[in-house]
Amino acid sequence: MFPRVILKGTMIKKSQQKKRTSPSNYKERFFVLDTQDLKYSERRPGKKPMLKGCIELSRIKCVEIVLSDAPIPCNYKYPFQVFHDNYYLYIFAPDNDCRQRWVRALKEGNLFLH
Ligand code: 4IP
Repeated sequence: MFPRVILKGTMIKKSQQKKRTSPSNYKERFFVLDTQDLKYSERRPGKKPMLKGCIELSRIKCVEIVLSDAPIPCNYKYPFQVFHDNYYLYIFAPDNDCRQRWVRALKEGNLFLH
């Protein structure tokens, strides 16, 4: 079946630090949620988007809003987390409405698989 796009938009992600030596950093990425995957790409003016990550919806175990009193070290201040495989992907949305839309759509994500 051909995937159907559910949601897309620019947000910031924290590096998932898959290796012990991975840096901790925050990158702006263009996210696309479709009926099969959550993908994120780097978009630079005048260049073709570069796919940086693709997570199959079936591998997402949990999606939750992150509540924290700690200062948020990037410009987008509304975090949520996507737990997949054995990694936590922290994503920062620009506003609360946007965060709610993504969390809701991702929580429903598994429904598209059936
Ligand atoms: C990278 O840092 C980027 O933040 C990657 O994010 C991230 O991969 C890497 O984490 C991290 O080392 P540098 O660009 O400074 O190398 P992106 O892929 O969005 O560019 P993730 O897995 O978070 O996508 P590791 O742990 O995967 O190496």
